[in-house]
Parts: sequence; structure tokens; C-alpha cells
Amino acid sequence: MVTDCLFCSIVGGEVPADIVHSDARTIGFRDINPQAPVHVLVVPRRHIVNASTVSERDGADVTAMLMAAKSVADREGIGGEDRGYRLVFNVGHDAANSVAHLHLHVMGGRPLGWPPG
Ligand code: DGP
Repeated sequence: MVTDCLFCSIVGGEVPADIVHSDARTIGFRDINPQAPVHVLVVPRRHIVNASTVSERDGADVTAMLMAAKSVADREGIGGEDRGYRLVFNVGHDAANSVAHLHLHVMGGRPLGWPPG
């Protein structure tokens, strides 16, 4: 746990969040500023800064994040072949990455279009 990390504080239960998924390596909670009807952030319990700092030692956590995202999507009703969803890692300034704790955006529930705005 890293002091002054918002998502570490959510993992630790010090900051409240609408948690929709929890397992040994990850939690998933609803984004405070949703950009789609379903917008969940999946984060590793262990502090990792962002996708550009991921190394081989983080492999189990990253795999767990992808599995958690699928589980969230299925439970939220957007995982079927007739639906679909977007998974996003923002990295750095130009991507408006605002929280320095790795998080996977799981977004869906409406047609999202491509490219994103
Ligand atoms: P990013 O731009 O990829 O760093 O996304 C960070 C997201 O985190 C952004 O969509 C808003 C969300 N967020 C920021 N603060 C909070 C919070 O306190 N609670 C929750 N649930 N989400 C937050």
C-alpha cells in the first residue's frame, strides 16, 4: 500500500466506493464520473503505477485484472456476443491519466463508437 494513493485507500477500505468485484488480487468499483452506463475500474490490490511500468513480476496481477474485467462485464450484462464493451488503460498526460495506480476502465452499455473522442 502506498500512502497518498487514492486507489490504495479504496482497496484498503479507507475511502468508500461502490465495489462490484473483489478477489484475491483485484477489486472493481464504479467510476465516480461514468462515461457509459457501465463504467467500472478494475485495479490490482498491489500498487502498480501504470501500464508503462508493468513488468514480468506483475503478470499474475495483470492476468487477474483481465479475468476480473470479464467477470464484471458478464455480471453487468454486457459480456454477451450481441453486446460488448471497451477496456482502456490510460497512460500519462496526453491520455488524461489522473490516478497513479494501475486501473482498467471497463465501459459499456451503449454503442461506444471508434475512434473515441
Ligand atoms: P484515469 O483518467 O484513467 O486516470 O481515470 C481515473 C478515473 O478515476 C476517472 O475516470 C475518475 C475516477 N475516479 C477518480 N477519483 C475517484 C474516486 O474517488 N472514486 C471513484 N469511484 N472513482 C474515482
